[in-house]
Amino acid sequence: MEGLFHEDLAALSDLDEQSLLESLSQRFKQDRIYTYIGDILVAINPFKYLPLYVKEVSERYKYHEKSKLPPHIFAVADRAYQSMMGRLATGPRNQCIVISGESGAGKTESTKLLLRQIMELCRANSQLEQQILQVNPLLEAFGNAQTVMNDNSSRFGKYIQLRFHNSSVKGAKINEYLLEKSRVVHQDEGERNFHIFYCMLAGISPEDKDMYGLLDPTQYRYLNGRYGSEDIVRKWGEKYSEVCNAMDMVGFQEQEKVDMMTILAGILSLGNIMFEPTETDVLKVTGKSMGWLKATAGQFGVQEEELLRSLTCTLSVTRGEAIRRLHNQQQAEDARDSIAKVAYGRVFGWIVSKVNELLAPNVDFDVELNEIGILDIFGFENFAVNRFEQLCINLANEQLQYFFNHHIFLMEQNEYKEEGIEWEMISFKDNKPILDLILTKPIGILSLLDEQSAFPQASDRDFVDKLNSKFKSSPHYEVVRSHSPLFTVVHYAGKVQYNGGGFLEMNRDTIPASIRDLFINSVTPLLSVLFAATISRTGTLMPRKAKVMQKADDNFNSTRKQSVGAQFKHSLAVLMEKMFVASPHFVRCIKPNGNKLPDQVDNKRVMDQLRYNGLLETIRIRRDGFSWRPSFKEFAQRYNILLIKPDLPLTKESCLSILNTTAIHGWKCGSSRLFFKYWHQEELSRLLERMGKAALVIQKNYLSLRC
Ligand code: AOV
Ligand code: MG
Repeated sequence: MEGLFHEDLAALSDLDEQSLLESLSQRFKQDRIYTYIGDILVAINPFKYLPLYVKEVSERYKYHEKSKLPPHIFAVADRAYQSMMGRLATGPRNQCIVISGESGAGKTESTKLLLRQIMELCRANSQLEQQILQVNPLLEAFGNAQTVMNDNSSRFGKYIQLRFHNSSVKGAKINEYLLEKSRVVHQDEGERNFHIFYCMLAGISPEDKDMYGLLDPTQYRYLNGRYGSEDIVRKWGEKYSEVCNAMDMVGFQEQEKVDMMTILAGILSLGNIMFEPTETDVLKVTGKSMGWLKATAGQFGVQEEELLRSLTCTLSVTRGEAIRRLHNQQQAEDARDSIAKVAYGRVFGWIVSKVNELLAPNVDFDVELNEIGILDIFGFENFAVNRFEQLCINLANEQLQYFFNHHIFLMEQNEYKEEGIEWEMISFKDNKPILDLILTKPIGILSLLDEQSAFPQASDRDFVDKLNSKFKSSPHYEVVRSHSPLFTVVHYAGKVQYNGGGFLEMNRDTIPASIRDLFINSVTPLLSVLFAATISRTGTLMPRKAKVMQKADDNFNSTRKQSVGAQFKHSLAVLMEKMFVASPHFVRCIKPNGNKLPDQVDNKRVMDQLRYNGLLETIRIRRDGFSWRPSFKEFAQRYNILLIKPDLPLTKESCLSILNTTAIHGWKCGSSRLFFKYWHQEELSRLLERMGKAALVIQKNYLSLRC
């Protein structure tokens, strides 16, 4: 393979934007969806089945030499696994695989393939490996939904931590980030609610349907009255049995499953309750809505009057005196929707904690575990209407882009400078100013949002006015002249116009005390436990639940104490901290067209992605730069065997004498470390292996001589 269609773009001597695009799209047309840029994998979503992941291919990529096989996602799995085992190179043993790309680019599919291959690599046929793979359908059913950008779009971010002892997996943990709860009550044109609702309605037996009080799917307002063709319904039905199997495997008890389904049914009924204003200011629920109210109360296991009360008024206690404030129609609808969102959010949080309980490491605490983390977040989004959730999603993507830039450009080039390596700086688009615009204290978008959220009287308009006055001269912010509270952020991946409407409420995400009380008193055990959890921490209710709930509780509590924005910011910071101390592996996913179709390349779209991902600059730095930079000590420790001198001092001189025995060229020596091209690692590994084999032969001969 040569010229334009090279498998490693960093090996090309001259490349401009146009030839990079040409190169990738020619490969894509031959179904070569993977291409390397040095140690970075570029993956273009084929939107069709390719025979790339069969058993035989998986076998071929186990313990392979990178340069001997075509680029592949399995190669990334192999590299991460070998590095975690300390077989490939020096550097931190903990690994993280960072998968980025816009919505629908293929991150989640890549994650699944990586997980599968890593489980293949450590195959001991343990139940745990199977379980790690099998929990995914459950998480996807509750956390993914169809959007205009992706039919199976992740509506939450996840970081999967796989923990290993020696070569085998001992446990896994899933960290979830910011489920897009608003989807439960509202979906824009061309979008759907979370998969689970459709799966449940399609797959459930007629008896169970009766038991849960479910009716015809087209009746439910939260499903937009839309269902699907026979074909789609059949697929949902199949998915439902997959989800049920996963639930059994995770260890849900029968009662818990029933409760969960009943809560989902309750959410659907709740959505159909409408309110009518009366002359006395007291809202009325009549006719069909009365029926839905009864159904919801039954499904949530609460008193009908209490449910109605929590929908139609707010009770507040001031100086020991209870004051009841009647809702207007809008407030009642908001209360209804927030009950639906909080109930769904808690069920999701509970599922994740159950899954984590199942996959928790079963080893002694004093055994040191190595880790491979895989990050699969929601990709960059730009819809017709962008809300608070989109701002958080896009912030996460900014953060990842920053992580990439930091690793690939900043850290590397700083080291050249510090170590006196001759180097012509490669510039890159630094998105730090955009991160600062959103994150800086005290005047970043999120801080101003928190400030406004603290005023009960403040409106979304006030918030956007504040932003306009503070950031009007920022190059990454644009004021929008409109009656609606709109503003634009110029993200690394393009301009996004946000609708500030609802920002304050979504950021506060408070649950009125009356709703909490309502659910705590529910006769549906799961519901009561889900809501009691929050209270028990504050000491007003005796703990009366399983350990798993305490864990779920940690999430819930922090949501209550902090605003959603502050909490998300914090969890991103914690994630970054973890990632900065691990050895990173990057997968850059590219979406070839906006129609979700196979064999179609929209040149402009792909070019945009190549540009904002900084791929051309990445090629330059991988071609000219030195991506592997071990210290003298690390290098000498690992490769002293090449000199057959295990007691070699760990100095620069030793390193140089080791390297002089090899035919490796093109490396450089700094003041405290060595600088290697990405392919040198493989060359040295090969030498080590040869040495190891030779040592074995010598040992064998020696033994046979002694016999
Ligand atoms: P995403 O995770 O990056 O978007 P997905 O991984 O869900 O995107 O991919 C979107 C769709 O593209 C999948 O449902 C598949 O139909 C198809 N696809 C992706 N990768 C492959 C592949 N390797 N082979 C075949 N089909 C593929 V989002 O979650 O929206 O950011 O929030
Ligand atoms: Mg996804």
